[in-house]
Amino acid sequence: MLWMRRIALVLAALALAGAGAAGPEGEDGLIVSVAVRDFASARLRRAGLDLLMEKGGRVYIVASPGDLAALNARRIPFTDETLRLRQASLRGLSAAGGINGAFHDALETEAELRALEAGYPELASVREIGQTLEKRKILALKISDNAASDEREPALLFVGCHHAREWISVEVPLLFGRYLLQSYATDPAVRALVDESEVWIVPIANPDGLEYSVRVYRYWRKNRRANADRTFGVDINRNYGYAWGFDDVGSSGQPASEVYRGTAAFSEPETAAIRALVLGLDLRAMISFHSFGQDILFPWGFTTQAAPTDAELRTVGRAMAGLIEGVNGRPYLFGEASSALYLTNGDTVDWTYSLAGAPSYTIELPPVDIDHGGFFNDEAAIGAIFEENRPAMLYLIRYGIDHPRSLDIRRLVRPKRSAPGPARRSQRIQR
Ligand code: 0X9
Ligand code: CA
Ligand code: ZN
Repeated sequence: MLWMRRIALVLAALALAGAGAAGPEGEDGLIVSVAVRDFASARLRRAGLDLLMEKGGRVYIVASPGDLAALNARRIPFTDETLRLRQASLRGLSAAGGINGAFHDALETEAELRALEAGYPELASVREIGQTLEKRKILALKISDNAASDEREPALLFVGCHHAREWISVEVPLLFGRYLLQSYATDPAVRALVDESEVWIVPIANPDGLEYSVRVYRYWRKNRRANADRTFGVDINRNYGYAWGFDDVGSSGQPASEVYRGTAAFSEPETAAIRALVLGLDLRAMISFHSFGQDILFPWGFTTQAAPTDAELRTVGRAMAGLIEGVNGRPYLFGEASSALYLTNGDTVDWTYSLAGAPSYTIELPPVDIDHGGFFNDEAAIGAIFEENRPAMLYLIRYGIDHPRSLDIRRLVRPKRSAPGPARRSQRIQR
C-alpha cells in the first residue's frame, strides 16, 4: 500500500510537472483512468495531463475533450470514472449553505471573519492584505491580545486554499481561528498562546480560483490570470520567490500547465499579498493547508537535498503527525516534500522557510486518496478533520513562541541547478 502510494505520487508528480502543452482548460473534463502499463508505454507523463492519482494499477486523469481525443487517437483504452467518483462527492453535499454546502466560498468566509472580529474586538482583527485580479479581497485574520495594535509578537501563519479545488483547506484554518477566540476566556493554555503570540489566518489565498471552482468548474486549481497565450491561471504554489523557476520539473514555464509558475516570482497578487504580510512579521512557524493525501511535508521542495535544519523540521513534523493520529487514529505520513512526494519550486513553504528558517509545513488533508473522495470531502467530516489537526496547530504555536529564528537560510544555500541526486527512496515517507 505504502509503496503503491509512493509510486503513485511520483508518477503524478512527474506528469504534473512535465505538463507542458496541455489542451484547453478542461472545464468539461471527465475523470478517466488508464492502466499504468499503457500510461507508461504511451509516455503520457509528457502529455500535459491533469493527473489526480495512481491507484490499483490505474492512473486517474481529469481529461478535457482534447485529452480524450488524444487518448482515442493513440488507441489507449480508458475507463470513464466520472459517475463512480461523483457518487462519492454527492454524498458529501447538501442543499443547505448553497451549492458548496457547508464549505465556505469567498463571501461566506469574509462574513465569518467579520463576525469573529465583531464578536471578539479585543482579540481579532481582519486585514485586507491584497486584492486579486478579479478584485476580490485577500483577507487575513489576526488573533492576539490587543489585536488592533502591532506588538510585534512571535507570529504564526496558517494559510489555506492556494489551490482552488481543495475546499477543505479553507475550513481547517477558519475553524481554528474560531476555536482560539471561543476558547480564550475559558482555556488557560489557549489564552497563554494567544497572549504570547500573534496568530495569522489566511483561509483563502486564492479567492478567484475558489469562486471559479465553486461556480464553474469544480476541478479548477490555479488562480484566474489571463495568460498571454489565452489560457488561464498561474499555480500560486509555484510563484513564490525562493528558487523560483529552478527547473522545469518542479514547475512549468508553459501557461497551460497546471503547475505554471507565472512570468516572474511574485507576479501574482495572491503571492505578493502573502509576501507583504509575512515580511512584516516575526514569523516563527507556518502551515499551508492543501488536499489530499494525509501528509505533512517540509522543505525542501525544490531539491531532494536535506534542508539546513532538517533534523528540527523532521522532529517537529513527527510530533505533529503523532498528535494528529492520536485524535481519530487517522495516520498522516511526514517527510521532506521533494523526496516524499515530488519536486516543486516556488512553493510557499520553501519561501517562508528561506527567510529565517521558521519551520514551515504543507499539510495535505484527508482523504488519503481518490477512492476516498479526492478533492471532495463529505461536509459531515469537516469537523473531524479540523479536530484532528487542532492539537498539532496548537503545538506549533507553542513551538514557535519558544524558538526565535535568526538563521538566514538564503546565505547558507545557493540553489544550484546541478543534476538532481537520486531520491532517497528508502526513507521517503516516515510514520
Ligand atoms: O503540488 C503542490 O503544490 C502540493 N500538492 S497538491 O496536490 N495539493 O497540489 C504539494 C506541495 C508540497 N511540496 C512538494 N511536494 N515539493
Ligand atoms: Ca498581542
Ligand atoms: Zn494543493
